[in-house]
Amino acid sequence: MITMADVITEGHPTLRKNAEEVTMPPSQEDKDILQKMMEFVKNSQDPVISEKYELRPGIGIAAPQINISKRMIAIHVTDENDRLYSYALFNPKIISHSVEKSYLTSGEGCLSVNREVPGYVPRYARIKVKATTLEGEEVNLRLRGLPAVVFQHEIDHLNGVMFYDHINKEDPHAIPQNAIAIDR
Ligand code: K2U
Ligand code: NI
Repeated sequence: MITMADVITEGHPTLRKNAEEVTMPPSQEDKDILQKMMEFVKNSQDPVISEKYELRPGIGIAAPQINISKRMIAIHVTDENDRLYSYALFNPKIISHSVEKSYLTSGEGCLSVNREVPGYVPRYARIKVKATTLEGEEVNLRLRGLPAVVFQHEIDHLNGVMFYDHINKEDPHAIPQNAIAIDR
């Protein structure tokens, strides 16, 4: 199983690389990796398992964070209506997005960043994502709210982008123009 020992932290060059597309259909090795990533995210939300293995709670992870520079993400998060978004995806791509922005009023964190980085992270409020699931089927997702934030955070990791790259350097808590505040 994946533990925090497998998660690389800022400064590691892999976090700044553009991850490679995964060849379709996915190999058994790639399917195993993606399946373990989803298992990690679920484990990190389980009070007993996360305590036993000292896992930081997470709602998503991207393959580069375990030093695998491939376009794979796993997300397990519920939105404000308690709808579960649980997706293990190959080659996710944002195919369209709103002009309107959103941001978490709590700011963001990252499993690969062992420090607080205060400030608002402007994200697109609504996105459409195309990807291939673990089972090999193509999905088109329309996302908003916290799920949209998580997907953007994880897809950023595939492009070598860290959440704090988006924070306003002059005024980290400047309210992003034309943006919806998301309390989580
Ligand atoms: O990619 C990662 O490092 C996983 C992040 C994803 C994330 C952070 C902030 C905002 C959206 C997504 C971890 O899940 S950080 C821990 C966390 C847990 C619950 C809610 C928000 C962040
Ligand atoms: Ni992160």
